[in-house]
Amino acid sequence: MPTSAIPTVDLSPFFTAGDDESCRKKCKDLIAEACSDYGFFQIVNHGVPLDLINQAMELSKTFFNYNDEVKRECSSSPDSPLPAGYNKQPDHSPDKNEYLLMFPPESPFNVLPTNPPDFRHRSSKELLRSDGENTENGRSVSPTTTKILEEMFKYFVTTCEILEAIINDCLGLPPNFLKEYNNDRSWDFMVTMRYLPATESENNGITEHEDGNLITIVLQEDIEGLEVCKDGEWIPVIPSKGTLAVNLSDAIQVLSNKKFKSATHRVVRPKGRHRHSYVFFYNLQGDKWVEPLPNFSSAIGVKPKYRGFYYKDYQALRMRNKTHPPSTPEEIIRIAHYEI
Ligand SMILES: O=C(O)CCC(=O)C(=O)O
Ligand SMILES: [Fe+2]
Repeated sequence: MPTSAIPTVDLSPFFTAGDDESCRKKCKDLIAEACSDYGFFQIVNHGVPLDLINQAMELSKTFFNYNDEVKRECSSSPDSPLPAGYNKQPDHSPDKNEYLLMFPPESPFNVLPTNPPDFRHRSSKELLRSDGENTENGRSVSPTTTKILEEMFKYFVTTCEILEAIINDCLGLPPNFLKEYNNDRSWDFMVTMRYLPATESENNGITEHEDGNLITIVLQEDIEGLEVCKDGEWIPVIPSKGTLAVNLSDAIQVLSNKKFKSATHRVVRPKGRHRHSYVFFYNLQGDKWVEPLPNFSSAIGVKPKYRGFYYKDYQALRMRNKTHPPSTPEEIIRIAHYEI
């Protein structure tokens, strides 16, 4: 079994009450090192139930196997801030994938699939949170597609809140600083993706990039493909059951004045089969001002490495990369655009 150089961190000490401070400290040290070396790590015992993960992956496979007509039934409304629902990369795009995007469960922009209406996983026993909603008149019912996606979303938010608190401590910021700064959860979004199999001549699933948000969680199917760049070398993030990959994104790199890295990553498509993933973007609200915090610049006599910007302006530039792709990769707007 191949192993990845990317560290894996057990988050269980953050879920157990009690005096586990030394275990928590060990985790934080590992995460701090991974964040400055790679901007990337993997997590186990992260709170997202394995049964739900299996359900969600099975659901993604079932959904993407429908024909285009069925998938396009959940297409976005034009006023949506991002194309919610089902979308496919245009044929001329170098990225060869299709995806289903959702905002928080209560968002009016969501267009979630109604197919399959009842979802039954082959090995399903007891599903989802035991909140009683899975029974009707004492009879157990299959969870709906919507319910599975919404549950995944909620669990991802909780895991990101924990990661945010850990990263806050790793950076030595005042308690709850990031939580208070990033206090609007309405801009988070989740995509489930399907990559087409590689062809003889071409295997790009997603071109190398950094994410713009704060923290991203990736649930990979049991199929390799995700890679992180470190010192010019591409390192595979080997999938393993129940493990989630975490990458830090541009907003953290700017706030920390490059103490923590926004990981450059890509997806290489495997031959002979589709690859599925879930990607959760823990995001900032557009009006947030993003600039190196004094803790990493003025207060310690270090020059800021970036000029400040409104997050929505950066998002608009990144969106333009997609709607009006520049002719050369060098012209793609990345966070370096704000570098001083
Ligand atoms: O599908 C994956 O494994 C990662 C996708 C990704 O990097 C992204 O959507 O930003
Ligand atoms: Fe990404």
